[in-house]
Amino acid sequence: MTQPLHQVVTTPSISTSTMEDMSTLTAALDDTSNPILARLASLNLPHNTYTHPLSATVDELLTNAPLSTDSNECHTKNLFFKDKKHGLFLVTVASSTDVNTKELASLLKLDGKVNLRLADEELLLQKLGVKKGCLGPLAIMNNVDKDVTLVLDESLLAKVKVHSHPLRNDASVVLAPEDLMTFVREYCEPVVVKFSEKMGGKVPSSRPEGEKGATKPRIEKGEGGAGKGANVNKKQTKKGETQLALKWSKSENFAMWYSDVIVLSEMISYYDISGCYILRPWSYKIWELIQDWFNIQIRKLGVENSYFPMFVSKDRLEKEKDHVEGFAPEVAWVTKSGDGDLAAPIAVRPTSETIMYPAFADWIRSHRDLPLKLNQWSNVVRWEFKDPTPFLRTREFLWQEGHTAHASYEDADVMVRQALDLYRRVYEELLAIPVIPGYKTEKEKFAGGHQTTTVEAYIPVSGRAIQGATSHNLGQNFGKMFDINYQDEKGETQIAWQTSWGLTTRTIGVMVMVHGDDTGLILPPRVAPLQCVIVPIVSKTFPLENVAPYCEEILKSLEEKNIRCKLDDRSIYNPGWKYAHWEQKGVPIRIEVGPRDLENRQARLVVRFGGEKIDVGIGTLASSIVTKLEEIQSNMFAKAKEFRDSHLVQVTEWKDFVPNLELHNLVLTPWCGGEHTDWEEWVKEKSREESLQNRGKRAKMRERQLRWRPRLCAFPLISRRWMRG
Ligand code: 87F
Repeated sequence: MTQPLHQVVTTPSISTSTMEDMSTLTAALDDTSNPILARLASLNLPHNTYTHPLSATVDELLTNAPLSTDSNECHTKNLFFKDKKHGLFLVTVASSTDVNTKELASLLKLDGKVNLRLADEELLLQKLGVKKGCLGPLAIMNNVDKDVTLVLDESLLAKVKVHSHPLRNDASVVLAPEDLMTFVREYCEPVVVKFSEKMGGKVPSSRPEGEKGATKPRIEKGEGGAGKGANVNKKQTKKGETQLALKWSKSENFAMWYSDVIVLSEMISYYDISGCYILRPWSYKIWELIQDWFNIQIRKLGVENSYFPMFVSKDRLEKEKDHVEGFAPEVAWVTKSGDGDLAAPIAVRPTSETIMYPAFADWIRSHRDLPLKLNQWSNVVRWEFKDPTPFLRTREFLWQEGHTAHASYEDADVMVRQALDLYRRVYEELLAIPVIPGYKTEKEKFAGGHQTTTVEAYIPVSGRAIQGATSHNLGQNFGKMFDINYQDEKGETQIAWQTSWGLTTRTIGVMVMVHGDDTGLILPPRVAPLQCVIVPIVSKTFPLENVAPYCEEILKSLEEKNIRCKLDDRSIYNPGWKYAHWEQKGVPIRIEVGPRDLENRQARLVVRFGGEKIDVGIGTLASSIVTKLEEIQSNMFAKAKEFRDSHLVQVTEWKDFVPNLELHNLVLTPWCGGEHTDWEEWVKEKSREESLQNRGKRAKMRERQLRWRPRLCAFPLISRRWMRG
C-alpha cells in the first residue's frame, strides 16, 4: 500500500509514524476526539488513519493522497442526494466509478417520476453531520433520524482496503470492506449495487457532495423509512398498466424485499415522521382478526377490556424508578399547547403501568376485589433511535396490554403463563409461526418486575431470534410503589401481586418475514383479510355478463360458510393483472372462473402457498375450500416449523456456540440461571469477541485470495508468451 504523507497510529496493530508525527497529530485526530474513530475502536474494528492536505474533491484527494494502482485499495467518492418526495441517499462509490443518476435510479429499482438532486450543504450538515467535502460512508453514523439510505458500490467490497473521510477532509481512515460493512450495519442496512464502468449524464467527479444543481435525471423513492431505501412504486401509472412485481428477492436483499412486500401489498404507507407508518386496511384487518380471537380468549380468563388516558404526569411515570430508568430516553413529552408552555410537561404513554396502577389502588380494598384483570387495546409511543422497521420497531405502535392484580404470587404466576400461552397460540395457531416460550435473563427482563417470560420466533434469512411477546410477573414492586393494598380474610393488610403482558403489531411484521416469498405476501388463512378471491376469466368472447351470476352464486355459497371472500369483477383490470395483484397481497386461494368452468359447473382453485391448482365442482366448492384453508394453515405452520427446527441446535460446548450463531442457528444451551448475570455478561462479551475475530480471519483470507489472484491469472499468460517466443 502506498502510504500517503503523514501517518497516524490509531490502532496498536499499525505503526509506521514517527514520534514527532504522533505527538502533533494524535491530539487533533485520535480515537477519542473523533466520533467515528471512537466507534471503530469500540467495535474493535481494525483501522488505520492518516492525515493529508485538505481535499474537498476526489481529484484533490487523488493528488494529495495517491494510492498505488496495484494496491487494490481505493478512495471513495461520496454523493448525497435528495428527492423531494422520496427521501435521501448517501451514495458511496470507488473514486474511479462514475455516478449517473439515471443508472442509480434503475439500480435501486425505483419507478416512475424521478427527481434526484444533490442535497445542499445545510441538509448535509443536518442529516449527516458533515461539512461540504468531508463526506464518507461512515458519516451514516450521524443519521439519527434514520432517513438516509446508504448505497454502496459493489466494487468497493472487492477491494482489500477502502479509504474514506472520518467527518473531515484532511484525513482518511482505512478499513477492510468487511469492517466497513460491519460499521455501517450498526446504523442501517446498506443497499449494495453494481455501478457500470461507463457513465452517461454523470456528476463530475471533481464536484463535492452537497453542491447543488448537478444533474438532471430524477429519482423517485419511498420515504426511505427505516433507512432501507423503501421504494414506492406507482402501482397504477396508466389505466391497465401495472408495475406490481417486487423489485428485490428475499435472499438478495432482505430489508429491501421486506419494504417492497409491505408497500406493494398495500399493508404500509410511509409517513413523513421517521419511525411512524400508516397501517392500511390490508394490515389493520389482520390486527383486527388477531384482536377478535384474543378478545374471545381473554374473556374466558375473566379479563375485561377498558381504556385509560394516553398521558401520564412526570411524577407518576417516575414513581417506580427501576422500570423507567433504562427507558427514559425513549419517553416522548408534550411540553406546549399552541405557542404556550404547559405548566408541567406530560409524557405520552410508553406503557401503562403507571397510568393504571393508581386507579388499581383506588379500586382494590378487600380480597373480594381480587383478582382484578384488565386489558386495553391502545397505541404507545417509544421514541427509539435504533433503525426503525415497519411493524418490528416503530416509534408508535399498537398493542394490547394486560394488567392484573392477585392475592398471591402463585395466582399471578398462573396468569403470566396463561397470557404467555395465548401469545404462543397467536403465533402458532393464527400466524402459523412456531415460537419458543421461555424466561428472559436477569439482564433482559423488565426491570420493574420480578420475572419476564417471552415467546421467541425465528426469522429466516437473517437467522435471528425475535421477541414475539412478553408476559411479566411484577411481584409486589408496583403494588408497594402505588399502594395497591387490600384486607385479606383475616383483616390483615396485604400488598397485591401483579402481572402485565403485551402483544404488538410486530406480529404482522414477523408473519410477513417468515412466510413471504419473491412474489409477495403469503397469508395464513386464519388472519387473511380475504381468504379467497373470485376472478372471472372474461374476454371479448366471454364477457362479464355471461359469468357474473355464476360468480355471485359461488360468492354467496362461500359467505354462507363464513369464508372471507370477494368477487373481483373490476372491468379495468384483466385477469392476469388480478392474479398478480392478489398473489402479491397473499390471498390464500384464488378461484378462477372461465367458460369451461361455467359449462361444467366447477371452478379452479389456485393455492397461494405451494401453487397447487385443483378443479372443484360447485356442489362441494364451499366445503372443499373450508377444508383447504385449514390444510393451508397447517401446512404453512409445518413448513415454518421444519425450517426453524433445521436451525435449532443444542450446544453443550463453548467451541460450538459462536460457529452455530454464525450459521444462522438458534442455539439451545444449558444455562446456570437467572441470577448469574456475570456469566450472561461473559457469554455476550466472549461471543462478540469471537465473532469479530472470525470476521477478521475471514477478512485476512479474502485479502490473501485477492492478493494471489492477479499472480495466478498472470501465470498462464506469461507461459503462453514464453511458448510463443
Ligand atoms: C419505554 C419507555 C418507558 C418498555 C418503555 O412489556 C417505559 C418503558 O416500561 C417500559 N419500554 N417498558 C416495559 C413495558 C413492560 C410491559 N408493560 C405492559 C410489557 C407488556 C405490557
